Amino acid sequence: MTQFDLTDEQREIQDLARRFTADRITPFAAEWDEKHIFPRDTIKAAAELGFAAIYVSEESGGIALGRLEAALIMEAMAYGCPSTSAFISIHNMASWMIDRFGDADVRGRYLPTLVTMERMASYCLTEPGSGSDAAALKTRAVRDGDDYVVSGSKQFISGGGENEVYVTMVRTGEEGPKGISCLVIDKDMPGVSFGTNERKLGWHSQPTRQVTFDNVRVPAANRLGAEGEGFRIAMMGLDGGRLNIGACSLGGAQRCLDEAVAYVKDRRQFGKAIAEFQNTQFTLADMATELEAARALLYLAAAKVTAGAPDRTRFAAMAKRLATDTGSSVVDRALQLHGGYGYLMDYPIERFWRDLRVHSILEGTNQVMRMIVGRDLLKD
Ligand code: FAD
Ligand code: 2MC
Repeated sequence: MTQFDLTDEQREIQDLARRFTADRITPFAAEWDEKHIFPRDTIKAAAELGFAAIYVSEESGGIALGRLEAALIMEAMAYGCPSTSAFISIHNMASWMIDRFGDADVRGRYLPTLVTMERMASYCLTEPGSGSDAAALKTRAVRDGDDYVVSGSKQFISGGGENEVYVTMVRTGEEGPKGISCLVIDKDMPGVSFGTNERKLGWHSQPTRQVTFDNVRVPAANRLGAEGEGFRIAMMGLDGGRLNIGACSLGGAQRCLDEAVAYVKDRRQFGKAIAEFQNTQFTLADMATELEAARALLYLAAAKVTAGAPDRTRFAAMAKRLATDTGSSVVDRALQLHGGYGYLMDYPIERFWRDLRVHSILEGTNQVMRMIVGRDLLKD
């Protein structure tokens, strides 16, 4: 928590992720976006570097790094494609939940293939009637012998239909957060079905579908933690997920800032490079300053989540809110500096503008982030 610079090991991880991005993501991301291609092979190649199980324990096959290292990897990959980086983040969050809260049996059955991304994992909390008010979820799991019988629908599930494993929050008891449990559900369990792939503004390199459970028999052995612990498990997963989404905004915004710096030196109007206008210089200066400030808070929050600091949830919420709002604002200004060309698909800016927009909405809207911070400030 006291660290003000990256260690040599953290720089090595960052360099590795940057090289992977330059080779395997950046050259192809525009085509994935335009043609809605889900780059399964590239994602599996990321797993070969350990990026599918960044904070999963070594015992379970992960690389057991901290949340700052995860943020560095997500930020680096988002420089090429925020959507693909965020997809890998969600897989990491779900895999960590299995490692952290699953018993030896469930860890042994799932993690060996999740760490290699032979199987990929989704996180299922949101329902048609409960988004921000996640504790109001209605998907029901009724105990029957050694199984639960699960019925209900999950909305907006990233990787839905494509992924093999669904870490799902279900109601096993009373109304509210204390009646929620967490189950690992397989795509091929009878009664699991999927809606059509949602047509979205951005995040085109990954599918989003409704997932429906119709009397799905799930072994009770697939429960993570005790009955009633599911909401806390879901929220602890999101403490890390929110950092990663913030990091995806930082990486995308850094790319657009770099593109803007290059563009303004090249583009000429009124007989000079537009970089020579003071407005351009002041705009770039603000973009860089705000991005660096958001990055500093995010790295601090990541260190707090790794350390299990008492104020980690508040810091993760503050960092997610600031990084995603700042990221979108930086990309918007980069687009403005490109003039009309920024609006064209010939340049990458508009893709980042679309991809980053959803980061202020998912993994908890930025209003919910303010609610978490405000409540924490006022709790005593
Ligand atoms: P609502 O909760 O209906 O909110 C609507 C508006 O009201 C928002 O502006 C919100 O901030 C505001 N609001 C609500 N309550 C309050 C309040 N108390 N005070 C002030 N303002 C409030 N979910 C998953 O579980 N798994 C996934 O993989 C997943 N992937 C997603 C992928 C995409 C592309 C998208 C768009 C969403 C995804 N989500 C996923 C769902 C996402 O987490 C929700 O959309 C989000 O939490 C908001 O819920 P909602 O859409 O129901 O909006
Ligand atoms: N870590 C550990 N425990 C936590 C926690 C955290 N981060 N957050 C809450 N809890 C505990 C909390 O301590 C409480 O337990 P107890 O009563 O024993 O003290 C319990 O959980 C209930 O918490 P709250 O009383 O705060 O619950 P409430 O219903 O008021 O709302 C809120 C909490 C609004 C913060 C939560 O519903 C929320 O985060 N909503 C947004 C939903 C969301 O983020 N969805 C993202 C879906 S995933 C996604 O979008 C993807 C792309 C993958």
